Amino acid sequence: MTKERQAEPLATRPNIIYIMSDDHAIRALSAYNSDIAHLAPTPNIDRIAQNGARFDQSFVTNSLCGPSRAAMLTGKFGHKNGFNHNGQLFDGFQPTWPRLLKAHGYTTACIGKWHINLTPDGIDFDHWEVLNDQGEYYNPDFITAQGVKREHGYTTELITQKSLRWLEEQQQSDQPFALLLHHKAPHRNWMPAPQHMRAFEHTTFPVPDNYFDTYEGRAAAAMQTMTIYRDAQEGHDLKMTKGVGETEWREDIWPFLLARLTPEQRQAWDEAYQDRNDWFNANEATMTAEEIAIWKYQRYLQDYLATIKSVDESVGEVLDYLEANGLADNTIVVYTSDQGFYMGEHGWFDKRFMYEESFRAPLLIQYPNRIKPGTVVEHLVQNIDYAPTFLEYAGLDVPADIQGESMVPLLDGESPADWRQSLYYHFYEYPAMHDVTRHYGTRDSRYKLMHFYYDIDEWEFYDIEEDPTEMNNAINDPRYQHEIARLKAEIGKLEAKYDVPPREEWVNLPLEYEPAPT
Ligand code: SGN
Ligand code: CA
Repeated sequence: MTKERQAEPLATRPNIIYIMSDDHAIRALSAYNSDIAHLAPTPNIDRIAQNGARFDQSFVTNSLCGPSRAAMLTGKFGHKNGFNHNGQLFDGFQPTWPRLLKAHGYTTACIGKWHINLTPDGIDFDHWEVLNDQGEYYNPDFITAQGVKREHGYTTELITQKSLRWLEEQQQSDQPFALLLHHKAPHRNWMPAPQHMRAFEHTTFPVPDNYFDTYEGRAAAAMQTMTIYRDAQEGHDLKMTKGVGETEWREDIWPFLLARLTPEQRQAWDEAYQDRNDWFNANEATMTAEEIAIWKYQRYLQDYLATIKSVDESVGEVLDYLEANGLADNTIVVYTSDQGFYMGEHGWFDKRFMYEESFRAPLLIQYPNRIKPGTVVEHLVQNIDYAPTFLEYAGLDVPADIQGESMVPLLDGESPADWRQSLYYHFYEYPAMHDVTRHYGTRDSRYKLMHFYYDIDEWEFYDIEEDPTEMNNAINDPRYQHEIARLKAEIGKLEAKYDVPPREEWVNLPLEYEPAPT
């Protein structure tokens, strides 16, 4: 790390606002110009890409909430930071980038979803108000230094208000600050704010070509239980009611969520869905299975994208605040998600798989003092790279055991010759909800090789350029045997580079907790 920057006075060090939503797919962020960008734009989040950089090849290490957060905080893979699946307890003795910043003069805060089962304790953060576990969309409980308190309102908006209030307090101080602003949205079960419940009620979204995928040649894909038209709960997920004129959800596996709404909120909710649900209930008997499956896809996207409208407004409010208070130029603002998500591709919701939609995550970064507006980065980056990037920008040394690479040269528009050419991925949470079996693999700029293990033993190989939706497992295709052998060797190199424990140590390892019933 550069010595001059370490000597920089505190007051000139950049502030950092790290905004992370939960399960925001690239397809649902208009800066990435997807097929639905014009139907459900995110103009405020897009401002970050316009003001700074958009990463087009940004990936996670393990497409699940807790593991992503642990990788982001530590700059290390799960096998090093000890957090491989939701339900584990994050080891709070290890350093995190907020802790290092706090120890070097930054004021730090975390507001919103936390989900690593360790209550913040003042070592990493000066201030925290975090959701309990997954959190709720309405009237959520926040864990604070003073205990747990339930608040009235819509969670995305409450998180935004708390963040703006905390930013306002920082105006009194000349210390730089780092704020981790973590939204619950657009996580399942996709409950929109009152003003957005009907936002997309008349919008018909394009249905992915592989919505009715039959998973030939992909045994693990065939085993999953995250198919919209088969596994999404008709009540809890799709808000479908019992009959014409009724308001009671069909299945409500987690009734405590709806029960949190006040009578006023509940009335607004029922009114917003009544016409659409009545129409469906009146017509269901004459609809084909395929028509019902497509109706469910539309309902899912309408709600998912409606929750993102509130996230987009939140980002707009934060950016407006920075601009209005002269803070924009020297503040790094990041927008990302803990992983990608399926929006009907392969028929799915949820994430977990190393296929593109959940492996890739959005990543936008602005820092007007340093990053050129409209920068597009094509290099392969991963969420372990965030910690070293923030440490370098803050003028601190990057601890030698951090496994990620600082993205600062990429953000400066450079193309380092020794930048990584391949990524390592490992998903461990199985047996568990959604039945995505354990797998690991590698991806380079064009090819992907995965090995699904535990109770199956299946390899998959994709040429992402030729087969971007990963429908043809080319593992036995003679044309690719050379690439497959090369990528198998690459996995070995990555295991050595990242010090992955020997296979015997993890291959049959039981999860240390009982997965919640689906
Ligand atoms: C909840 C969801 C699951 C989801 C996990 C993990 N069910 O259990 O669908 O896969 O979280 O998500 S829910 O109906 O209770 O929302 S993660 O983002 O936290 O990893
Ligand atoms: Ca998530």
